[in-house]
Amino acid sequence: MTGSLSIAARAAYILRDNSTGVITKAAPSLYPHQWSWDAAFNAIGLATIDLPRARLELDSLFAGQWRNGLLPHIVFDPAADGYWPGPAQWECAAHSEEAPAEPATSGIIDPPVHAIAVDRILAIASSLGDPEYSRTLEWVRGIYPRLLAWHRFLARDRADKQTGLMTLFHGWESGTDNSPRWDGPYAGVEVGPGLPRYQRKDKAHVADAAQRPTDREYDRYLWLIEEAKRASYDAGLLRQRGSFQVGDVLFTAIYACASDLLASLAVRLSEGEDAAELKDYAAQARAAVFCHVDEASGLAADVDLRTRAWLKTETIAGFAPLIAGVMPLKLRKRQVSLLLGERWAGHPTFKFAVPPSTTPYSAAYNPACYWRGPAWPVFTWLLTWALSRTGEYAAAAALRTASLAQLADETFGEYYHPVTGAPLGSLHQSWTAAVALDWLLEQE
Ligand code: 9WN
Repeated sequence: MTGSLSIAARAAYILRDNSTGVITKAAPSLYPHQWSWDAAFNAIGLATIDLPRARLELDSLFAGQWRNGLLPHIVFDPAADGYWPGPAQWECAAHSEEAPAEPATSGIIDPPVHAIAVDRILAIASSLGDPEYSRTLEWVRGIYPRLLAWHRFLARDRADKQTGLMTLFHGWESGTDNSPRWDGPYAGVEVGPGLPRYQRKDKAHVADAAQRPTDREYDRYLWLIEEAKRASYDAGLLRQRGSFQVGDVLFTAIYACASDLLASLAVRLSEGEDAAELKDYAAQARAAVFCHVDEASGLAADVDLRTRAWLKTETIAGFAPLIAGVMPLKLRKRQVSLLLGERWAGHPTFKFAVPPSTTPYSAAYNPACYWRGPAWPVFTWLLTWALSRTGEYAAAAALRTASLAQLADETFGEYYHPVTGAPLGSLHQSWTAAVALDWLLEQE
């Protein structure tokens, strides 16, 4: 088998092996449930090999949606064990009338990449023609109101009135859990006396526990769950009492481009009024991202909403403007050259020219630890997707080629050491396999 064919075949096997038939586990042992943004990326990969299964992935995820539109970051598989904190720690239905009794879910959110997945699924179906296209369009009609409810929930409950940025009450909501972008806000989180005793399970699933967040970080992660429970998972109450409140530029940028895509779907489904509302959400979110670009570094900065301080640590989230879409040409060119330059993908010590999660120029850089330095293929995919969308084809192709070269070892790591190129965290991570499949389709 040639290289690309072999990677594609292996990636397809991994998605099949990680499937329960209804959901795709984010990873075989470390993450045996369905994560929200993972499910969207997994659906994008599944669409290249099995459209009905791709549609089912999103249907299963949305089965966990709350009455107020909140799409939880985890939908738990009742048959799976081995991940902690599980349903017994979240107790969502006991604390909020908005949460479904079944399936059990977490009570926080993930970045809203779902409309990107629906758009990709529809594009693939359209390239295949009927009957797949008609079937998929019918499915889009069914899932569209749920997506709309999700975007309305974010606009209503999470858009910060002053900055326009989306508010997060837990670092996990950013998907970049222990990124140094959150070190400042976490330093202000006082773990209260009511923190239940706990035993972590994640460290047993990786080769070296140093690749995972520290126990001190976990205390804070758990404490924030306690806070959310005590506030009945209500955003209004968390705004008054939450000890972690940040405006996330990356989440906001994803919301902007996903709202644009959803607006286009609304037009296609003849829901004109919704389209105007969604375009408005997109424009406001995009403006908020562009307003938070730090002139000195050229990167977007998150905001600690409790102190109103800009958080200027140089992490990959600083490229949020590229993801937000339509942007001033000068800013786009500056961000593209920064991304490919030696502060990021082009760093001379790197084995593959892909961007790390934190630049080696930052004091917080740790090349072996989770979101503090390693390269995450799924994030590189998000960037290549965004670059292609804004016409930066050469940059997108360069990152795709380098990332596929990294994935040629066929371990499909969750993240990779930028210097040695070794896979880290979980192996056979579903979203890594999924993005490889999409990249290979693009390459055809
Ligand atoms: C907490 C599943 C998830 C990803 C996140 C990644 C990691 C969970 C964890 O795994 O987070 O949600 O237990 O570490 O940071 O982005 O969605 O792959």
